[in-house]
Amino acid sequence: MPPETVPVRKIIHVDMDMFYAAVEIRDRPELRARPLVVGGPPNSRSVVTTANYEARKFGIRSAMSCAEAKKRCPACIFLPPDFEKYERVSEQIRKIFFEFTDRVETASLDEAYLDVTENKICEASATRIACEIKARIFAATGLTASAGVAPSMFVAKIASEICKPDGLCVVRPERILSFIRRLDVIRIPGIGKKTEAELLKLGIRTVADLAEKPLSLLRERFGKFGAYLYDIARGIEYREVTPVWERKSFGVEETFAEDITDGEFLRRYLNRCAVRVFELLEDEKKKGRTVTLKIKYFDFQSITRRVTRDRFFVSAGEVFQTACELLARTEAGVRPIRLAGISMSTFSEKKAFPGPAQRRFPF
Ligand code: TTP
Ligand code: MG
Repeated sequence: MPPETVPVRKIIHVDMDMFYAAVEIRDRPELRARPLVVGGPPNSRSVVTTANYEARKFGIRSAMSCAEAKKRCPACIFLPPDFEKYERVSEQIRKIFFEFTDRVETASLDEAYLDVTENKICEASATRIACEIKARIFAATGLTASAGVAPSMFVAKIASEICKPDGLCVVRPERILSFIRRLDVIRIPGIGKKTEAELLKLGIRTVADLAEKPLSLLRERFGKFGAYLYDIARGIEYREVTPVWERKSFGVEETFAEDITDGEFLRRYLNRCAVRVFELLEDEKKKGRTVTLKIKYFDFQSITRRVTRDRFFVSAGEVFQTACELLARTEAGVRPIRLAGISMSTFSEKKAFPGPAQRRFPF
């Protein structure tokens, strides 16, 4: 498609501010000015799920051990998480999203992408819709959200992050490149500390640095992910908002009655999951190339390990085998596990990656 005919999408990314902590503070306003962590007690091995901004001033972050958080801020208050309450709020905000469009992709309890290119209120301005969403969320829940408006999902997400809390950041198509250029690469979804360090070795700190590197180098170092980075540095993203009914994955998971360290028990359990997930896929007449193992440790820290193959998984046995290989890359058997599960995704054939000649800048 010639660039001028590629439709420019209007994407909104909404993310609640310090979600779990904000819900707790709403219900106990006397805690508002105090540094606060939602997580287990500091003398346990549990981790911080989130911290309010007061606590963040002390360098306390999600996934840090509560013991470390206590060390950094002895006056910090620790509250246990109340997941049912957060789920209720999450449902309230989801309902609001659907007042505007059915093209809603939920990314987590407190975060969603909306494609409002066409919308139920026939409003041409995505910015006005984002304002209205924030206002309705506040009216319904008493909580603030931040929103990013952009023509692509990754830019909308970055935009919502940088204007927190209670912010609204709009990136127009013609501003995308100047907006992303100055960002550190760690801002790009999919880049974690490890990739950041790898990129730094190549002299890449910002997106502008990334944009200077040839596709061949990035592909050689990072494979398919390198090609993604090459595109992202040019403001190009192929991802589209995918509503839940176009399911991207099928999975089964279970919280155990008690935390598990027995490896043999886990393998037998994963075997049952593999059989079940394979059945689910067969029912939908789908075939998957990705197997994801999800583990939640006793302290609620969740991790995933995944593998994507070039060809489809053709039996539950293959899925099980892969899940066991992934299990070996976790702390199973050492750290007690409260939940485990398997999901399958990537239902398309492997595509030959389009070369630069076929890619086009979409704006
Ligand atoms: P986030 O949206 O990443 O964080 P947040 O809403 O607390 O803060 P921010 O204002 O920066 O968006 O995550 C949403 C909720 O998910 C968070 O409140 C708690 C939970 N969570 C965890 O349980 N563990 C984690 O490691 C993270 C990052 C979040
Ligand atoms: Mg949030």
